[in-house]
Amino acid sequence: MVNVIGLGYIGLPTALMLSAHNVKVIGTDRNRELVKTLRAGKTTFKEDGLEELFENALQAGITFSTEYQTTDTYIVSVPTPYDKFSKKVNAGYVISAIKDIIKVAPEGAVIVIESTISPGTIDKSVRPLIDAAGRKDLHIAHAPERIIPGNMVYELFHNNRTVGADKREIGEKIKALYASFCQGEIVVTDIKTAEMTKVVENTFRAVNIAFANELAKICRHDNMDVYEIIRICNMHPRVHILQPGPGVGGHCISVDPWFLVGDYPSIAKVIDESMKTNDSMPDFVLNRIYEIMKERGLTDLTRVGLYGLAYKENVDDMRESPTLQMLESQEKHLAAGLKVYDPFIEKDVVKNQYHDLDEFLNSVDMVVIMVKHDEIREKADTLIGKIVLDCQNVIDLPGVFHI
Ligand code: SAJ
Repeated sequence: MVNVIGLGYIGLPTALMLSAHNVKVIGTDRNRELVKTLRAGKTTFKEDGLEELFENALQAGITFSTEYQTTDTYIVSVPTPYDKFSKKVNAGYVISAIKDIIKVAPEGAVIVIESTISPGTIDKSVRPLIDAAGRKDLHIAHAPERIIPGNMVYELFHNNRTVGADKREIGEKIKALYASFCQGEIVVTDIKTAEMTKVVENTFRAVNIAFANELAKICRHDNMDVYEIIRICNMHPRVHILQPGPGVGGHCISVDPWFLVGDYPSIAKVIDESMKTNDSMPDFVLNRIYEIMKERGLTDLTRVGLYGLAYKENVDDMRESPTLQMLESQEKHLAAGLKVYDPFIEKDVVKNQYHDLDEFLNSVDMVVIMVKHDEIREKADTLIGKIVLDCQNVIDLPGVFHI
């Protein structure tokens, strides 16, 4: 039986997937409300195919609890934020999960950590706990998740995976567990390599997005069309530039690369600058809004609306969202008043938030496309007559402004 610890964006789909593939699973989370919701048969976030997977898992007998279970395998998928000041990983939730597992784990159990951690975290923070408890019989493995919000269920099935373990046979055992549902290749390696690969994958993407964002700033400076330039460059067989945007959100690409900056501050220079470039984008867009307002004779910021609160298209996840970053910055500059709308965010989370597209559009003269949800791509015509700042290059209307 597998006890999945932490039933958030990664833990829940992983638990459901294992259960739907005939692995006996108990999902544990210390959040009572969350467990109550899951026990009532309701999912806690939206993802393509998640509801159906939940149905299958329920039929296969998955159960949810706030208690840690006594079993032979644990999968830990709790959050690993970073300390904003030191930039180092905050492994507090992982450490507390390991402490609780140690109390109930039988001899020889395997603890698999899926949470993203910086290279060396298991050696520095996890192993000492196990040793201090006199539990050298317990095995540790690291199987970092790789699924992308918006396409999680598909990617759980198809992505290649990495499993790091001290002993080959433990690595193979965990590989077999994931192979119950995963059709991708599963590589077995050592723990530190597995830790590093995960952080490096997200850092690769962060640095490449930063390059696109820097190009956007250069092009804005001299009034060049960054999208046309990227399109032409990408016709070269060895050039694959990503797209600039209003910032980088999510709990991965905007966070993990900082672990390397925090641990190797005098070496990780390109990464440090890239992260700063990405973090500067919401302010860059805010300045662009002011610039366009001036150009078009608009003086009232309350007549400007931000389309999108989620951190990217077609998800309801707002973690580190560029729109939230921008609203924070705008409040700092005492310029509050921007209106906001996102079809995926049903709750009221910010001031001046709308829940109906027409009402939102009727209340503004200028719309800033922060997120390229399908809704606005399909309803681009509703923007006719508005001043539009399209930060995602998806609105094909005359006179649209870009970053
Ligand atoms: N973004 C751009 N320009 C681009 C691509 C993305 O500005 O060309 C922005 C997005 O709008 C978003 C942010 O970057 O704000 C991140 O979005 P994303 O779709 O690139 O990635 P995430 O954060 O949703 O998921 C990433 C994935 N990692 C990689 O692609 C290397 C996913 O596979 C990981 O599982 C996930 O991080 C994670 O949990 O680590």
